[in-house]
Amino acid sequence: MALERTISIIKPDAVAKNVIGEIYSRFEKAGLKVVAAKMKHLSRKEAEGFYAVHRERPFFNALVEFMTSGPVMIQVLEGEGAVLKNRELMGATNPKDAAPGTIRADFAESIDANAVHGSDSLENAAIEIAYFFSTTELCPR
Ligand code: RTP
Ligand code: MG
Repeated sequence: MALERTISIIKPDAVAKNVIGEIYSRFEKAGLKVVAAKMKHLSRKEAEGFYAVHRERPFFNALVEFMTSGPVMIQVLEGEGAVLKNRELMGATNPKDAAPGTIRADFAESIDANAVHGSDSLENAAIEIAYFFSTTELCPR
């Protein structure tokens, strides 16, 4: 497996629940390193740009509304097979379908307020990292 980087976003519901540390702990136990991080209250423009691929989907407005409802914690994770590893830690989009022990099973309330975002491919990870971080903000070690 190759060393990869991916974006993780702890969404407003999980930030409000005060479980940033609990979620970081899962990354660390899975061998993923945080190499950049920032907390941010996204503007509507930032959220719309980030989720531009979902522009035509019926849930787009609700998604943007939710993602701008409070601060989010954005991090770049690095590790072997980081993209898939993070998706496995997250669990299914709808927490009702998420496997026990996954972040969404443990912390998410609904398909809208589902605790975390994770890049879904290596290609999208690179785009999403560049959306939120400059290269000088990445601290590999
Ligand atoms: P994410 O992008 O946030 O990591 O989640 P995901 O890949 O598991 O799901 P995706 O299909 O990319 O959808 C992005 C977010 O939109 C909301 N959603 N709502 N009501 C619905 O049918 C629906 N489908 C998706 C979810 O909050 C999802 O995380
Ligand atoms: Mg997605």
